[in-house]
Amino acid sequence: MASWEVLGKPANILAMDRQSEFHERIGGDNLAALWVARRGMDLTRPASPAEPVIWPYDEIRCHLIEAGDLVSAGEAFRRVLVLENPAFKGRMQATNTLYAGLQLVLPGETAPCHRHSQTAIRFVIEGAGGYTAVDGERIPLSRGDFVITPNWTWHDHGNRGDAPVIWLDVLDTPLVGFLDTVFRENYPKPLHPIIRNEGETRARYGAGMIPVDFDPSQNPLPLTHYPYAESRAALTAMADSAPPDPTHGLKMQYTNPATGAPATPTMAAFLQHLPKGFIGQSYRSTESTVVCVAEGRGRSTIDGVSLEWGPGDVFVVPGWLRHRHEAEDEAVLFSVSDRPVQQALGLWREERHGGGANL
Ligand code: 1HN
Repeated sequence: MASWEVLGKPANILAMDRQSEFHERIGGDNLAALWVARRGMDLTRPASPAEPVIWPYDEIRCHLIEAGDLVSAGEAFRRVLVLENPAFKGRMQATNTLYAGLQLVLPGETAPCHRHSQTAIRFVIEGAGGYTAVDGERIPLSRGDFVITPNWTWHDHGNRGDAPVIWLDVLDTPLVGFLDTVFRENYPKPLHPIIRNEGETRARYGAGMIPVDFDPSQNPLPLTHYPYAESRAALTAMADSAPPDPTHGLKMQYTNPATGAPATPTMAAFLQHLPKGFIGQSYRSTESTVVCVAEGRGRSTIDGVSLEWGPGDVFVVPGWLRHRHEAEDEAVLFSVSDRPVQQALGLWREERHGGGANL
């Protein structure tokens, strides 16, 4: 037997045996060896498991209308089809931080009142006559309206019209769940009493003024309704007066009018105009994004995956994947991302690429 062998095994095999035995033994003490756990991992850049994926509105709408036959809004509590990223099957996640779903409220229905520690963003895809009530004030929902349900506010929904109302919900539930900060409470009655006139909050905070003694710490998200008629008119006026950004077209961020901060502390919302024939340059940022097509048709190429889109479609742009948008017709995209959280923590990064074709 050669001197470097013990019991017929080469010394390097013996060392590996000792290492494996060590790893197993310390596992019993709830310990792990960092040099093993990180072996082979590329730690130089983010690699989100989330996939670029699209939910075509026509298909989801069919399923939603069928769901409308199967279950009432009251019985379901919220009649929602969850947009689940295939990378997170069974976990109700569109991205690592964002939940997305399409909600249907039929004429005459109401959805019961509750509140929770997650913040909700709603973007109306179809219908008129719908409303959501936030802390006892009804907010009428028209197509393209952007509405916020701030965390821990009472909210119920209804439809006083004669056609189905469908909207996109985006919530920060994966993030709030990750932080172990989920609280939830049902209101003791099905609906919260109406305690403010319709339009009161918009008059107070949405007319370019705020009450003289307003204290944002007492009311962190004062404005909850951003009607499409106003947002779209602003986009049109700006698109007519300045050339589009080569990457984003004309991209505007919804803001908290009292502070200038993003629309909510956890989720930013954007409205973006792409002129007819626009071919955007490629871009990536660390935020993960849920996009809903408000108007027009086009295509987004995300990490080499091409997604064709039209009105009402919802798609996901995971963080740090190169992507670019192209518009066949004049198009408007509404989007929600986790950028405020990343920025607040000093983690957000972006990277622009010239040329347009370097995906
Ligand atoms: C929620 O409260 C609503 O109020 C919709 O419409 C979807 C998904 C997860 C948690 C709470 C709503 C939700 C939700």
